[in-house]
Amino acid sequence: MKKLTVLYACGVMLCLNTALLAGITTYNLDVFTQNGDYYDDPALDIYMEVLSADTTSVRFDFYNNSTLDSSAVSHIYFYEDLFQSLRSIENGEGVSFSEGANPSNLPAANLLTEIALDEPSYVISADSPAPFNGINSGQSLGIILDLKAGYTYENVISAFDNRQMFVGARIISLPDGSSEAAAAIPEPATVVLLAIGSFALLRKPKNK
Ligand SMILES: [Ca+2]
Repeated sequence: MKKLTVLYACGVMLCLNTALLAGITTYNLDVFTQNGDYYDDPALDIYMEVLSADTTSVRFDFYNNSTLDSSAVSHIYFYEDLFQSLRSIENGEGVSFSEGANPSNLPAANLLTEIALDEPSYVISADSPAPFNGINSGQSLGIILDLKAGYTYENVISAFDNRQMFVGARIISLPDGSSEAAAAIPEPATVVLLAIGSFALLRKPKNK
């Protein structure tokens, strides 16, 4: 049983490492406010892929995979200290975003007590009218940020997983007219599996 646990944990860690090598890591943008009826609705599905664009930049692709009648990601906020500039905004079909946002900070960001927060370093928002130019269901947006000298893609993923960096988003035009705030935070399941893996590996020599 213990061997199986170790093997399973190693398998999980190998998968995570393989994903890192491939240079794509996916994070869900989970709603943490409760302004309307859709804050915990699984039909509201927004996620972000973090890609190693090249050695000096990282690309963030945002997808709205919701099956609700209406939804739009209207604002995106980066809280970090790893990037030196915004290289480009890659608007997908039906999406038009520009740098800058009002409000300039993620609404209700103070609720994220587990993360040390500061002002966002980069803010990007949908051009008016936001319900139309935002990321609606089936649409996507790419943002490429240039790394500061000496930093790598792996540093970015590590900062995310250690909660030293995070990305927030505002979601508007929900079917009941409400808006919510969401944040990309590592999945608890991943953290638990890693903890189990570390524990199993630490225990292994004692069993010999
Ligand atoms: Ca749109």
